[in-house]
Parts: sequence; structure tokens; C-alpha cells
Amino acid sequence: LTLKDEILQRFLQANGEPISGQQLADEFQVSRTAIWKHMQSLQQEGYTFETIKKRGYQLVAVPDKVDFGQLKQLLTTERYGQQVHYFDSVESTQFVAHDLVRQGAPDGTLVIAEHQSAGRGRMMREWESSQGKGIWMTIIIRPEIAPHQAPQFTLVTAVAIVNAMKAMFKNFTPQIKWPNDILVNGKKTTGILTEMIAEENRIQALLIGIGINVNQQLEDFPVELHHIATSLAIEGKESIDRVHLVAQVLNYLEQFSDQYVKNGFTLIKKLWEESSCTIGSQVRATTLREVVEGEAIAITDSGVLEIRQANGVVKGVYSADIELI
Ligand code: BTX
Repeated sequence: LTLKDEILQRFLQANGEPISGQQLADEFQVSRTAIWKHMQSLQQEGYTFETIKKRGYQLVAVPDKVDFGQLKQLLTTERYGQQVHYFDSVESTQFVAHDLVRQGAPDGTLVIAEHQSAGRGRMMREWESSQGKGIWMTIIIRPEIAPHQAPQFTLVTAVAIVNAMKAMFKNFTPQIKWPNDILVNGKKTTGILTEMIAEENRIQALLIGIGINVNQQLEDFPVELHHIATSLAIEGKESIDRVHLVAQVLNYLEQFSDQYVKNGFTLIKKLWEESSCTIGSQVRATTLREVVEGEAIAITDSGVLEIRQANGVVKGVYSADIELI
């Protein structure tokens, strides 16, 4: 721990009791000025201290940040989230992850940020990532699978997130919309972006980007997203501890990824279908080439969505935007 972290730990353990500058200076054997400088730097990070006359300083507010000491304690994983790269603000956690893959980051490395200035969805679409309100993260994984098995990882991830949410929240039910959204009450809370780095027939890494709207209120979203986006806090009517959700998602994700790599897609597919709002619905799928309308009847073992058109012909779509109609 750095001296700044030690000072912070002291205040966190004091449970709101004041501590004097002299006491800290004595304890850490540094000058009062040194203590004061570290406290100023903590203030800049969002910690608030009040001066209590003759008694010292009192910690009265902490910033709403994902606390990694706590994350480690909540993880039951062997690999996922065991290495963390945490940022206050980045352009996109996907970009950072690309660099880390080149530097040899191990399986399960987590990149997470409080804010993204250029968060993105599929096809370079913008992903709104406001400061401190959501979970903006990329997990670098290095599974032993062939490149054609990679797209299913979006579905594996969706199943993991939905299970994490169901374990934590009882007053709403998340649903998966094929291929990469999780909806609550028909609005989008979560997007998944899976990118693959491969050479010839071998996957080097998958970058699983996850964006979850957690503590935003409606006014935190730009107006053009008001009719499609929502947050877990809006739907659950309470603010949510992001660290617990990050941990749960990683715990389930490692479990389901390993399951998929070892035993194939069958179980994941069953779990996916149980939580899907797509299967059995009338949909309009817009692909790069065409628009397909009809009833979504199934996903195949390779993650393709099958749509039965009005003329009875069944078409498979690999990647598309889906509207439920
Ligand atoms: P997508 O292409 O399916 O969805 C993008 C569309 O979703 C946008 O065009 C917009 O209409 C809408 N949208 C934008 N921001 C939000 C939001 N916060 N909530 C709901 N809807 C929104 C989905 O792509 C994949 C998103 C992955 C985001 C993660 S965050 C961590 C990682 N880093 C990064 O840059 N992207 C991923």
C-alpha cells in the first residue's frame, strides 16, 4: 500500500470518527504537511473530509467507485478478474484490451473504466458510457476453440449476465434479445460486443466488451436514447452496488465459458432459450444485405437465429439488428 492508501484505510476503518493530523503524522512517521498533501489528493478523487474543531478530520463521503479490494474478495474465479486494469476514464476499454493482448495479457484479464469518452457498439456505433454510473468493461479471454466457435461467446456472455442479474435482483426479470442485448421491461440495459483476434486457424484472444447501465436516471441518458435505454436502478427503483454485479458476472462467465469450451453449446443454448424474449416472437431482422421478417423459431448450435417467414421458408441470420414487432 502507498502512504495515501494507508491514510485512506485509516479513515475508512475509523467509521466516521475524527482523526487528527498529528496522530496520523506520528503513526506513519511523516510530517503533517505530507499527510495533508495526500488528503488533498484524496479530496480530488472525490473523498470528502470535514474538519472537526480540536479533534481532527472526519471522512464524510467516498466517491462511488468500483472498489477492487472488494472485488477480489467477491470473486470465486480462478482466472477471470484476477488481473485488473482499472481506469478513471478511457476512450474505450476495447482499445485498451487490444493493446494488452499484444503485450501478452493472460486469460481472464479485466479492463474496467468509470467512464468512456469513445465507448462503442457494433459497427463502430456509439455507446453512451457516463461517469461512475455503469459497468464499462472488457474481459480478455484466450479459449482453446476454433475461430468459427467464437460468435457463440456473445450468447455465453448474455447467459452469464442474465444469471448474475437474476441472482441479485428479484424485482425485475432480465431477458436476452438476440444476439447481444439484455432488456428489462422491453428496454436495453446491457450491450455485448465480442471481438476476435485470430491468426490463421487459431484464436489469439477474444475481447468480450460488456456495457451495463446500472445507476443512471433517465435524465443521464441523451434524449435520443430515452425510448430504448434504461438502467437497473430505474427498473429496480434502488441504487445498485456495481462491484457485486461485476463479481457475479465474472463468476458466472468463467463457469459458463469453461462449460462451453469443454462440453459444447447444448447446455448454454438451453439456458439462453429460457431467458430469451426473441424465440417465439415476430421479428424484423435487418442484416447488412436484407430485411427478414417472421417468427423467430430457434437458435442453432452455431448461434444462428432461424426465422420462419410468412411463406413458410426458414431463413438463418448470422448477425443483424432485431426489432420485436
Ligand atoms: P449495438 O451496436 O448493439 O448497440 C449500439 C446502439 O445502442 C447505439 O447505436 C444506440 O442506439 C444504443 N445505445 C448507445 N448507448 C447505449 C446505452 N448506454 N444504453 C442503451 N443503449 C445504448 C452494443 O452495440 C454493444 C455495446 C458494448 C459496450 C461495451 S462498454 C465496454 C466495452 N467498451 C466499448 O467501447 N464497448 C464495450
